[in-house]
Amino acid sequence: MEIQLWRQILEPYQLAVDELVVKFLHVKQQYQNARKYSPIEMVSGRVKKVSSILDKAKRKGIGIEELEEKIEDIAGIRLICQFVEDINTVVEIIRNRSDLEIKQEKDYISQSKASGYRSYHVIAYYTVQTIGGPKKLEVEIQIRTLAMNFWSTIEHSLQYKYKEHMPDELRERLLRAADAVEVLDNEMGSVRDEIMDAQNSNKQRATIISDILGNIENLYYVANR
Ligand code: 0O2
Repeated sequence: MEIQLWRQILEPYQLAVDELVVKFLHVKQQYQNARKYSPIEMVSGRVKKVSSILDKAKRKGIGIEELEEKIEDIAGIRLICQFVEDINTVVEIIRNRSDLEIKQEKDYISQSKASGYRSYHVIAYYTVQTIGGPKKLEVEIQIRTLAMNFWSTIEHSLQYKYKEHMPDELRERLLRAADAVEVLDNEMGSVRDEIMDAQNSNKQRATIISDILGNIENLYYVANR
């Protein structure tokens, strides 16, 4: 397929990713402005590379004409949480949004994949406005903790390096590391309230200081007018 045609296909997906990243960052901002704990810690997004789309299509026997219909993660959003408990809150936020229509949810947290991979996936329909009119497309939203993300980033690079030939010993080590991630997340969950208290009071202190500085600036401005 020609590069220009790929550009045309992928452009609305880039728009969807850009818009959703802004929207989820804004969710985080709204919690912060309301001086509440945000269940979303980090937001990122990407459009799948053409080479990855073609790899996946080949792996799954998907024809070029059915790529958009059958590959659900051409547009990918990742929402990173601090604690496992936050994941449910984030999923609920997504379920309640009127701009996202959920197609499917995949819970790889209750039931991890054979590799040890843990994450919660929501496949949703999202409509972007293009010069050719509205286009409804699919986006995959991956929701996971910082610890799950650490594991999956490392494992993804190793998968990329070894393809189907990952040594058994390395595979086992990764499974053990996945168990350790689960233990870490559970431990952190058990002290969640304390950590949240500490973070909130740090944030409150920072907000008070920035409010005072803002007021001093305003007074200075008024006094020197
Ligand atoms: P990339 O490079 O991230 O885009 P399946 O039919 O289950 O094999 P499907 O239908 O793509 O795969 O759905 P699934 O399993 O929900 O996977 C979608 C994405 O989740 C993957 O996209 C990965 O990003 C992530 N993922 C799934 N399994 C694993 C895993 O074992 N390890 C890691 N690190 N990530 C995983 P891609 O296209 O595979 O990869």
